[in-house]
Amino acid sequence: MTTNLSEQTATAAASGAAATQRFQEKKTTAATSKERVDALATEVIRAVHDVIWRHKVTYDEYDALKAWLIQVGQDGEWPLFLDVWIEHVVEEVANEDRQGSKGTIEGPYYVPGSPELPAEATLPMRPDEPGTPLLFQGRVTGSSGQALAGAKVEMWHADDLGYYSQYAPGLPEWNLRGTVVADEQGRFKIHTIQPAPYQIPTDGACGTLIAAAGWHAWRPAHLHLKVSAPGHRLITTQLYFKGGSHVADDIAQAVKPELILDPRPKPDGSGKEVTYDFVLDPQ
Ligand code: MBD
Ligand code: FE
Repeated sequence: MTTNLSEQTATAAASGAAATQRFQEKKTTAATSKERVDALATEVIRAVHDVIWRHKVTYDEYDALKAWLIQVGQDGEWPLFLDVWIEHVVEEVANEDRQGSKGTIEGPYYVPGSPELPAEATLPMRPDEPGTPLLFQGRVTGSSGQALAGAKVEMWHADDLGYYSQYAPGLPEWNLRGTVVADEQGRFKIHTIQPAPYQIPTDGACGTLIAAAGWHAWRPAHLHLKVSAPGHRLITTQLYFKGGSHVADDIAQAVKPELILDPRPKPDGSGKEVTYDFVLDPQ
């Protein structure tokens, strides 16, 4: 029997370190005034004080919290923690006024600069990539229905075991990651495989919290996308699969009804296909 290297050796510390390093490569500055920092930090700290009073938090619990926060950093799991439990609200606020396609969270496993591919393309994958073949096709338009020729459809997703390339060992660098350039009519056809549901690492600090609280660690199977075109607002989103596990109880609370696909068997019997169109807001 063949064994899968990534399944055997993926650890919270390794994927956490990779996600932390990747995040630190991104330039992060916010034009936040002193007054606003004061207001935000004061309110967050007060909210914590309020929880301590309402629940009569003990010194043992305070020390357990301190130890856990230190562990989150040591495991490199701040990107994971924040993207699983906080990002969805930031996304809802950021996209509150968007008229076109729905967005959702980016998560910790995006890598910029994936290989550019023509309008009909197969995502980079291993010759024996396990999983049900999936044809994901559609069109990118602006809000009045005009084709956005040359729109970029960046897709990244986990493999059939729930692992992301560059965050688990043993996978080719760009496995299941690509940037598809839409044709003159804004159309794209992406051949890939259906990803598996994703369990966040359970052997790190986030897993400790999940076990201590009696939660589960699952996200439904999902495709990640960034869709962009000049003069239009880039959208970061995810698409899910109707009837799949954890669509109704995503740990990251990032599912929206508009983001659920219902792929049908391909007429030629080779896997499934689904059509999904993107509408980008003007900038
Ligand atoms: C993921 O694959 C993901 O998309 C999010 C948001 C958090 C953890 C893992
Ligand atoms: Fe993901």
